[in-house]
Amino acid sequence: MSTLLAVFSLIGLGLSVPTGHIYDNAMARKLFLRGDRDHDLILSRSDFEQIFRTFDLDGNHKISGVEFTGHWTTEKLGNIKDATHLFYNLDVNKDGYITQSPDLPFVYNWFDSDSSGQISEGEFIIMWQKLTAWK
Ligand SMILES: [Ca+2]
Ligand SMILES: [Ca+2]
Ligand SMILES: [Ca+2]
Repeated sequence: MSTLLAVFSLIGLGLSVPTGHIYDNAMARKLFLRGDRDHDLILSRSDFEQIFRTFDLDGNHKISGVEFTGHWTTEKLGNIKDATHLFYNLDVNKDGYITQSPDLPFVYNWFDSDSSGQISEGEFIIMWQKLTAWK
């Protein structure tokens, strides 16, 4: 019984975390592990393209704001306000869509801060915090 209570209180704590704290290290780490489809602890270009495809719900090779915020909230990655803010930052050329060019390579190169051609977990977490701090 006490174990059960402990579990419930943990769930309660999880739900009461303010949304302002959502983009901490734990959030960035969770996103990194989700994105690293082949589990080699590197976010490669092909991992990135697969993430792109999961957001492109209608398969037209571009992610609209509705697709992005819809998928983001469905997957419980954050609230719609965070998703809208993030979409705006990821749509580098501000044409209303995230596309495989030029947005995706730009974002990839931006995350790859040492230009090694790969995004490590450390790079991702540091750059994610920068990305979500842009207001
Ligand atoms: Ca990988
Ligand atoms: Ca689309
Ligand atoms: Ca764009």
